[in-house]
Amino acid sequence: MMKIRCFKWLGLSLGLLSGELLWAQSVDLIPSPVLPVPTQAQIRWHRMEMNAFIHFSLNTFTNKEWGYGDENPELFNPQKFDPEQWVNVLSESGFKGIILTAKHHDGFCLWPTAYSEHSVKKAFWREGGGDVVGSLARASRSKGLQFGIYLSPWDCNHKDYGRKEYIQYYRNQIGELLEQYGPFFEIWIDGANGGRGYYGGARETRWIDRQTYYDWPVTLEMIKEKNPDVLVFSDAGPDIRWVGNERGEAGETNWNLLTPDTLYPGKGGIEKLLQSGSESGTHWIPAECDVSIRPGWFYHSAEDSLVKTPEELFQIYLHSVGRGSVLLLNVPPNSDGLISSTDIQSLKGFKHILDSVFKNNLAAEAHFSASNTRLNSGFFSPDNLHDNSPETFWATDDGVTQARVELKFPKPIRPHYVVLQEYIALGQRVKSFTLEAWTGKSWKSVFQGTTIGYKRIAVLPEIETDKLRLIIHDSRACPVLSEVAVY
Ligand code: FUL
Repeated sequence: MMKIRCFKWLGLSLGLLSGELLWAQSVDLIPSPVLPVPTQAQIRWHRMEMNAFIHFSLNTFTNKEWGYGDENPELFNPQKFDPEQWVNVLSESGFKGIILTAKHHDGFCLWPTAYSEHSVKKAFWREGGGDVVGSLARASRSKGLQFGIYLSPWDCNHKDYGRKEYIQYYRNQIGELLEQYGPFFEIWIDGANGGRGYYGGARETRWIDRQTYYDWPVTLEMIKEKNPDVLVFSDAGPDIRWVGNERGEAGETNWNLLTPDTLYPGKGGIEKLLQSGSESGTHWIPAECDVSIRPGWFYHSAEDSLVKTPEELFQIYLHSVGRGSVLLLNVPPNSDGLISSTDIQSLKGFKHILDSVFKNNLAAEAHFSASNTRLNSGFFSPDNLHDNSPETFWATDDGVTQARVELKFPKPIRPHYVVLQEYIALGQRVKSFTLEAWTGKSWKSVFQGTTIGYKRIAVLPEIETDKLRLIIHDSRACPVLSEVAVY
């Protein structure tokens, strides 16, 4: 029974093994996890790799980035509102989930909440009968995309913002959203908090104590009670952390680990730590890279010519997904309620680059060998590194934290990218590695890296070779890798 539980916990696939005996033997020999390890929900999230952010609200109609909170809700009028168009564009571009600004800092609610009049109920749009959250949740799910929400803790419209009463309002709204539109895969808690605002007519500046005001532990408990699998994002977790910048750039060293000495959004001065994580972190809190396809988070027609190009998006992909993070790309619909053609063109070009770059895995044909294979067992063979299965892995013996894996190709190749993946269910391990290519006479270093994590994409210089090798110099425990791909 013990073994069965361990097996399930690791998320391994029973179908890989020929017989129960072999399976049971192997399970016993699997490397012990190096703590902390991700939850199953976090592993699923890592595998999503690319999600889309949708910033859409009254700001879309008032041409603002941060509303004041006194904007007339009647202005919200997306005449051609078509969430199916958004979902089709995003799904065809490779995104697996969508997170919508159900309420941004100005307090306008995109669903007909029972707790405020500052919502779509007061819009001209559909004579107050529209519901953006519900429509997008349905459209996303019907296309197989996961759905999540952003609910700004800062609310420039609400009269009680800054007072105790507001916390109940915020919790009521989260509860309402979870009950009506949940379960969500992710809830996004923004770190921007407090400042000038309308506040029910007071028109003043209100600051709050970010550490204590929101009393997050109670809200988090309520969220997890209603939606146990949801991952909560904030600057420092608890489930997903901010990457410390809005450029879509994870650190070259990117640990999924962090010690949550602060679980509260908006604590300044920790950007560097958020970008790289911490090797000695006590919790699995991976970084998410949020970045907009446009200069602003909301749509502004003046920025139509400034939409990021496919090549720029690909570079962002390499610096986010390619550094073991998840990309959250914001694609803001325009005031018609549609994703604009400039953004669509750019996304199509981006998808085209991804499809052509990662089309043909040259490692599929290569012969793999390793300097050490755990127990010399076929179960941990380096052949697992090119079987296209995230559930199998190569591992070394306990205590062996330096190792080499060599790839021999049937004919010379010109590799541009090497994609490495750790089997993160057993923890993040590798601390330092080099990739080398055989020049015909000697080994030449073509890439040096630190962490790998869920995925690391190494960009190589121009080279022709028939042999590549991965040298692991240091690891928190015996390395456990699931894939090595070459493109
Ligand atoms: C920031 C906000 O202030 C921006 O408006 C935007 O929502 C971005 C994702 O997070 O903190």
